[in-house]
Amino acid sequence: MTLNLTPQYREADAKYRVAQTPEEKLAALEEMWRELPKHKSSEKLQAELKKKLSAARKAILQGGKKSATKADPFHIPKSGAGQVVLIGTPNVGKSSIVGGLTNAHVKIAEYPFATPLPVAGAVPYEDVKIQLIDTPPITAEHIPPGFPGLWRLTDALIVVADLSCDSVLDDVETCLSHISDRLIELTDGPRQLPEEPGATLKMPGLLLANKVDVPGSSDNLEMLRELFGAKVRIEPLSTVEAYGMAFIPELLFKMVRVIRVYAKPPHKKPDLDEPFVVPIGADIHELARKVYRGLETRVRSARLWGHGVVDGQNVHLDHVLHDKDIVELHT
Ligand SMILES: Nc1nc2c(ncn2[C@@H]2O[C@H](COP(=O)(O)OP(=O)(O)O)[C@@H](O)[C@H]2O)c(=O)[nH]1
Ligand SMILES: [Mg+2]
Repeated sequence: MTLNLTPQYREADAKYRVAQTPEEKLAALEEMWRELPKHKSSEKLQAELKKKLSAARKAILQGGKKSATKADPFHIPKSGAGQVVLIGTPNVGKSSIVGGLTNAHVKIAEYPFATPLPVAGAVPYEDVKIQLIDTPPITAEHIPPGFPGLWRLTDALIVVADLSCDSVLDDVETCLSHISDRLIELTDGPRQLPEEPGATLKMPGLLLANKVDVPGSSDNLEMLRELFGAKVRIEPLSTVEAYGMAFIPELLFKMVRVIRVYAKPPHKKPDLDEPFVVPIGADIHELARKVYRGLETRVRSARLWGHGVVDGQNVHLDHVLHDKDIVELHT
């Protein structure tokens, strides 16, 4: 019997290899543990992982009284369909974005450094939620310790800029250079782990140019586009104008690069309330791993309603799924 490690396991393993702090290591190991198929042929790996997990927990406890009593605030377990992290200099509107789209208790203020710690909110998009994280500001000189660790682990990054600010070009440069200093390259495409040590991690990313409602901001938007448009996708926004925020949930959903698939038990109606969320490009095998957790080899055939098939068509287990497909798994 082969090990059949999931792409999620391999991804967590890759995160573990680049983890820099004990907290990042532990987070990656916990993810590996969750994703590891728990059967006979993986027993050796299970034992190794358990050993590494206990060593990582010990390292955190021994890392001084402070870290033993206080968890790393930047270790934010993912929830929902994916996680997106905001990055920006002070007062650009990060908290206004999270506050406007989620029920999270964020502090919006006209003075800088009003957000001392990250705050996670859930942005509803149709039948899923995307986790959006408000964060403390960064400046050319200062990044909160632990914050860049979150940049590497998350699913997508959004740089927020304030178009009403004279220093907007420098502020964006500050954010982008901190990101590239951490060997992260923002992309319009999929997240891609470094191919070799020292290479860059490709991370879905974009720049939200906020406060377009402020008179005169269009000049700054034009300059931003000229200077950074080739490097990063730029979307104008105003958190104070209703239409501005309406397109963000879909944007976030597209950034985390997942699809929703509905499982249908044979001879029954599909459960259209609770989609299974799998990465773009996932096949029936991958869905089966999500649905049957460790017992996926039981799935022998599948029928599909959805993209590019006749309703109820039999498909191979390596058939690539699409958003909103309905799948009947046969064991
Ligand atoms: N004019 C305008 N002001 C905004 C907009 N978004 C946020 N603000 C204001 O900018 C200030 C800083 O906002 P906040 O969300 O706390 O920024 P943060 O420091 O990046 O979290 C507050 O006074 C907000 O009311 C916007 O789209 N237009
Ligand atoms: Mg804030």
